Formats: sequence, structure tokens, C-alpha cells
Amino acid sequence: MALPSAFASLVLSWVFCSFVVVAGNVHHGLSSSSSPPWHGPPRGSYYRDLTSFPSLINVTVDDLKAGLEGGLFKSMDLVNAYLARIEQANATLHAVTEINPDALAIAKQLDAERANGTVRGPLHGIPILIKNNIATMDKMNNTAGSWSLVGATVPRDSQIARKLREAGVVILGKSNLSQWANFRSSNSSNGWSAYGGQVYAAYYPQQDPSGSSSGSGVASSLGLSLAALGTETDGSIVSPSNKNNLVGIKPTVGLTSRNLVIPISEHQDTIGPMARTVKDAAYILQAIAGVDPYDNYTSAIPNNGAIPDYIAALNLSALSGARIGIPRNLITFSTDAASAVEVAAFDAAITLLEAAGATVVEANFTALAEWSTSTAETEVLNADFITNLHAYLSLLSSNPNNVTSLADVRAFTQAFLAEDYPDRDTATWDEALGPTGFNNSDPRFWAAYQKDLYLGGEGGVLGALEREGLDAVILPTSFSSSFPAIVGTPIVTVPLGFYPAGQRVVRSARGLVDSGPNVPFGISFCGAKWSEATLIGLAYAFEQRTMARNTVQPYFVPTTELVDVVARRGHWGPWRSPW
Ligand SMILES: *[C@@H]1O[C@H](CO)[C@@H](O)[C@H](O)[C@H]1NC(C)=O
Ligand SMILES: *[C@@H]1O[C@H](CO)[C@@H](O)[C@H](O)[C@H]1NC(C)=O
Ligand SMILES: *[C@@H]1O[C@H](CO)[C@@H](O)[C@H](O)[C@H]1NC(C)=O
Ligand SMILES: *[C@@H]1O[C@H](CO)[C@@H](O)[C@H](O)[C@H]1NC(C)=O
Ligand SMILES: *[C@@H]1O[C@H](CO)[C@@H](O)[C@H](O)[C@H]1NC(C)=O
Ligand SMILES: *[C@@H]1O[C@H](CO)[C@@H](O)[C@H](O)[C@H]1NC(C)=O
Ligand SMILES: *[C@@H]1O[C@H](CO)[C@@H](O)[C@H](O)[C@H]1NC(C)=O
Ligand SMILES: *[C@@H]1O[C@H](CO)[C@@H](O)[C@H](O)[C@H]1NC(C)=O
Ligand SMILES: *[C@@H]1O[C@H](CO)[C@@H](O)[C@H](O)[C@H]1NC(C)=O
Ligand SMILES: *[C@@H]1O[C@H](CO)[C@@H](O)[C@H](O)[C@H]1NC(C)=O
Ligand SMILES: CC(=O)N[C@H]1CO[C@H](CO)[C@@H](O)[C@@H]1O
Repeated sequence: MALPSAFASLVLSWVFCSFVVVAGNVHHGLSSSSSPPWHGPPRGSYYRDLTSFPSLINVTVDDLKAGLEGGLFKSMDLVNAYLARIEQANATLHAVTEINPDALAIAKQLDAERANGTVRGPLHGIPILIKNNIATMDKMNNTAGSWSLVGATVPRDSQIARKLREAGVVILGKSNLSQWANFRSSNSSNGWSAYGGQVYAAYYPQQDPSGSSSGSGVASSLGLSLAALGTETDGSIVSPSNKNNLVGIKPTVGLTSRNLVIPISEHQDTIGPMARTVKDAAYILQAIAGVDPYDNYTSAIPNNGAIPDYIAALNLSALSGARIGIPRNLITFSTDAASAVEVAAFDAAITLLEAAGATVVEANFTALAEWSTSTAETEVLNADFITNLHAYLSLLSSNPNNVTSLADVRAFTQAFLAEDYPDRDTATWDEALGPTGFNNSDPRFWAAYQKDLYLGGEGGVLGALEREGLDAVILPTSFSSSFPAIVGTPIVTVPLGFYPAGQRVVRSARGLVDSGPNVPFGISFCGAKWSEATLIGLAYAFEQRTMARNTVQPYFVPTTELVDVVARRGHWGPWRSPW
């Protein structure tokens, strides 16, 4: 598979430059009320000017910031445009479970603030969707996709939601997910929840969106919002980013607070952005990272909790002089007939990394064989879920179904028709609550956890980094999550390519298309704890040289654009009516 050329990035900057200039002109043309002198583009170019609005499928934070600053559109227009696109995608893709009924009012308030000269930051007035396991104290539910939590309320916003609001983000709604972050059944499907239905991705009909941040992946990729937040325990950000042609950042466990986020595991859960560019993901990570007294894992953030400048880390030369390792034994172990295409694209990318100045070396994971038969991760997650779910439920300020433990949730799920039991079973919980199960205060938990720290640490990512003196380990994203998951280390995934036209269609559970023509995939940069700035730099340098996201288009694209919304509200001033 040929990698796209750097030419795409030149086109990109040209398009965006012209947009910014037009934005300024339109603002100037409209700012005085009676017969202003016309300083805008020649009127004959009306239709061309309409197309100068950024396209919502690939607009960036910087574009939106420029348009908002220049007065080309308002935050309210953004909300209206995104709501229309959600509506258009809804029946086919089920990516969003609920809309924030206050979104327009919030946008209006943020528009007023901006008009007053208060700009909270680069995300001021920009709509973002969050996964339906991140709690907000507003009119939206937080359910993890389960009917047991519909109507339950929380005593305050999660820190993640609070920080988004402080940054001026409009929380547009909640994205659908694999129910309970894919921690319930042996035989459910990626992206299915009882509350939200089945999410599909948009690059092939009935495409498996992967999970569990499935709706976040689809929504961000199609521009149903600027970007979305996901959560990851083992793959739930990077895997749907992989299949939806996105950049995903899985932060170090503890960089982003999990308080009032429906958990699986305090030792593995983390919250991060899913966006179309590395820079947009970096802006969002900057806004949500930080110490939270309610989540004491965040007290481990280095430098007294000071968060690095992730935007400053975006360095085109970051690959120059970098040492990058490849755990070839994990790749060989994981590759199957379908993913051979991903590995070929991955191997082709090595040449590009070297051309950009990186030294690429082999760096096998020494504990691969032991890891491949280990049950330690399952034991850790089962035990944590019992304890951590109980802790979350105990924080609720109202709990209409009175679920206070995993046993309660299981009883509810097995009895409530829409939960689709037993067609989708509760095998994961049955095991956790069964005779061999225990919670995370049990001595057996610590044995399993220590085992994981060895497998993923010395025997995995950390050992490879240390032995070879690496800045990062790279992997096809399809294989990247598991070792970092069990030691809590970060991953940044970037689009790499897509399956060719002739690719055999392989269906996963319940007929979803797991691999097939046009289905995208990515490359992951994995590093030590708290190395996000380094990984972001490397990922950016790679992204800017490839722009692989632009080489594949979804089969399903919502049609409403920002320009439609602005034109409809009739703010085209003196040059609207002649036609
Ligand atoms: C953005 O998306 C539009 C519509 O898909 C496309 O025409 C345009 O070329 C894209 N621009 C870039 C820079 O990728
Ligand atoms: C989604 O689609 C369904 C059925 O087409 C419709 O009833 C519902 O109102 C839509 N919801 C949203 C939020 O768009
Ligand atoms: C705008 O500024 C005025 C004067 O400082 C203040 O009274 C008003 O509350 C502000 N409005 C908003 C929406 O910030
Ligand atoms: C939750 O969802 C229900 C049913 O879909 C809805 O009536 C309610 O307003 C939502 N919000 C809260 C906080 O219950
Ligand atoms: C973190 O909080 C939990 C529960 O609040 C407590 O049991 C634990 O000891 C705390 N850990 C640290 C390192 O403070
Ligand atoms: C960018 O990366 C190069 C190569 O590592 C380094 O020499 C340079 O100082 C970096 N620039 C910035 C602004 O950090
Ligand atoms: C690393 O793994 C690959 C693939 O299994 C193998 O061919 C290679 O010999 C290994 N390298 C070392 C140093 O063991
Ligand atoms: C964890 O297990 C211990 C010992 O069985 C028990 O006392 C405790 O209540 C359990 N905690 C939770 C949250 O299940
Ligand atoms: C939950 O508990 C409250 C108080 O005990 C009770 O009134 C309510 O009926 C219970 N709800 C359900 C669904 O069992
Ligand atoms: C899922 O597994 C349960 C048993 O654990 C079984 O009853 C059910 O039929 C299975 N569903 C499907 C679609 O195979
Ligand atoms: C906004 C949205 O997409 N909502 C959908 C979520 O999934 C359910 C069940 O499939 C649909 O009924 C909603 O329309």
C-alpha cells in the first residue's frame, strides 16, 4: 500500500489559509449596520465564497477558532450544524445516545462572552461529544448504555466535564458505546448497548465500529462534533480510533481524572480524546488533564501536577534523532490473514520514519509467551470492577433502580427485557461473582496485579524502552493496546492506511464487518508513563508527512454544513439577495 505524499499537507494549508482570509473579510463587511462600504470578496464570487466555509468532516480547532474570531459563524451555528448532522446519521449509525438539551443555551452564553471580549481558550464555543460513561450534572443521563442507570443523577460534574466547561467547550451530547465499556458479555458486539442500540462505523456498510468508545469514534470521524472523548481500559480509545480513521490519545492512567466516570478498573481506566488531527487531540488533552482530589491516582502526575504544553510538543522535526523500537515478536504472534495488510503498511512506514531521521530497531517483548497464556488481566479487571462499580454507584445522588453492587446490576440486567438477556449474556460478571471470583481487597488481587506489572513492564513496553534506550515503541494499532493496558502507559494512534478494494469481508459477532474494503487502520506510538508530550511530537511528525486520514472517505457522510446553517439564519448581509 502506497503511503500518501506530503503534497496533501500543502493542499491542506492552502485551503485553510484562504478560509481564514475570507472569514476576516466577511466580518468586516457585516460589522456596520447601514450600507457599509464593501470590503469583502468580489460579489461575483458568491458561490465560491460559500465553499470557503470549512467542511465539518475535516475542520480543525484552529479553523473553528479563526471562524469564530472572525465572525464568520457563531458557536450557536456550530451547535445547530452538528445537531443536524447527528440527526442525519442517527437512523443509520446510532452514534449518539443523547443530545444535551442545554447545548444551544450554553453556546449562546459562550457567544455572548466572546462578544464581550472573554475567550476562555482555544476550545471556546466548540462542541464536543463525550462517551456515555462520563457523568455530567445536567439534564443528560450517564448510563454506560444500561437501563439500570437511566434517570440516575450525580452530585456534581465529573472533573472531566467540569474542565471541558471551564475551557469553553459545549458538551453537545453523549456518544453510544459498547455497553459497560464491553465488560458484560461473552457474546455481545462492539458498539452495542441496550440503551443506545448498535453503533455502525461509516467506512463500509454495517462496519464494526470497534469499541468500546464506538460512538465517539464514529461521531468524531464524520464531524458530528469537532471531536469526542473516549475511555480506555484495554483498547477502547485506540481501537475505535483505528477503525474510524482517527487520532486517539490513551493517556497514562492518572493523567485524567476518573472520578464520576463509570469504571471498569482503577488500575487501567483512563479518559482521552478521539479527534481527526494530532493537534486537535492535543488541545483537548491539554484541557482535561490534571490533578483531581477525588481521584488520587492523579496525585502521581510529575512536577507537582504541572501539565506539559502539548501544543508546543507538536514538532515537525520530532522524529529527527528519535530512537524507535518494534516488538516484532508481538507483531508476528498477532498477525492473521486480514491484518497482514496492516502489517505491510506498517512496515512501509518504517522507511518514512527513517527518512525523517529516526533510528528504528527491533525491541521484542520478552514476556510475550507468558503474557499470551496469563489470566492476570482478567483477574485484575474482574476484581476492580466489583469494587470500583460499587464505589461509583455509592456516589449517585439518585438511583431509581436501587443498584448498589455488581450483583444488583446483574439481577437488573437479567430481568429487564431491553437488556437482551440471555441472547447477550452476563458471562463476564458471572465469572467475577462466581466461586473463583474476588474483589480488589483480596490478596489474590495483588498477586495478579504484580504479575501484570511484570508482564507489561519489564517483560513488555517498559523493558523494551529501557533495554534499547527508546523514545517510543511502535505497533500496528490493532495489536497495540494490551501491554500498555496492564501497566497504565500511554498510546497515541494515528491513521496509517485502509484495506484495499479487493479485501475479503470478514464479519465479527452478529454480522458486523470487522475487516473489508475501505476499512481504515492506524499506527500506535507507545511510551513510558507521562510521556504524552514525546508521543504527541512523534505522532505529529508522522501525521504531517503522511496525512493518511485524507486518503480514505466514508461511504456515509452527513450533508448539512456550517454554511447551510449560517445562510439559513440570513446573515449574508448586503450580498445575499441578488440571486
Ligand atoms: C475536506 O473534506 C472535503 C469534503 O470531503 C474535501 O473536499 C476536501 O478536499 C477536504 N480537505 C482536506 C484538506 O482534506
Ligand atoms: C433518531 O432517529 C429516530 C428514528 O429515526 C428518531 O425517532 C429520533 O428522534 C432521532 N433522534 C435524534 C436525537 O436525532
Ligand atoms: C458582558 O460584560 C458586561 C459588562 O462587563 C457584563 O455586565 C455582562 O454580564 C457580560 N456578559 C457576559 C455574557 O459575559
Ligand atoms: C434520561 O433519559 C430519560 C429517558 O430517556 C429522560 O426522560 C430523562 O430526561 C433523561 N435525563 C435524566 C437526567 O434523567
Ligand atoms: C486513594 O483513595 C482510596 C479510596 O479513597 C484509598 O483507599 C487509597 O488509600 C488512596 N491512595 C492513596 C495513594 O492515597
Ligand atoms: C524539535 O525537534 C528537534 C529534533 O528533536 C529538536 O532539535 C528541536 O529543538 C525541537 N524543537 C522544539 C521547538 O522543541
Ligand atoms: C524478535 O522476534 C522476531 C519475531 O518473532 C524474531 O524473528 C527475532 O529473532 C527476535 N529477536 C530476538 C533478538 O530475539
Ligand atoms: C470485598 O471483599 C471483602 C471480603 O470478601 C468484603 O468484605 C467486601 O465487602 C468486598 N467489597 C466489595 C465492594 O465488594
Ligand atoms: C428503590 O428504593 C426506594 C426506597 O426504598 C423505593 O421506594 C423504590 O420503589 C425502589 N425502586 C425500585 C425500582 O425498586
Ligand atoms: C450468548 O450466550 C448465551 C449463553 O451464555 C446463550 O444463551 C445465547 O444464546 C448466546 N447468544 C447468541 C446469539 O449466540
Ligand atoms: C441520537 C441517536 O442516534 N439516537 C439513537 C440511539 O440508538 C437508539 C436505538 O438504536 C435509537 O432509537 C436512537 O434514535
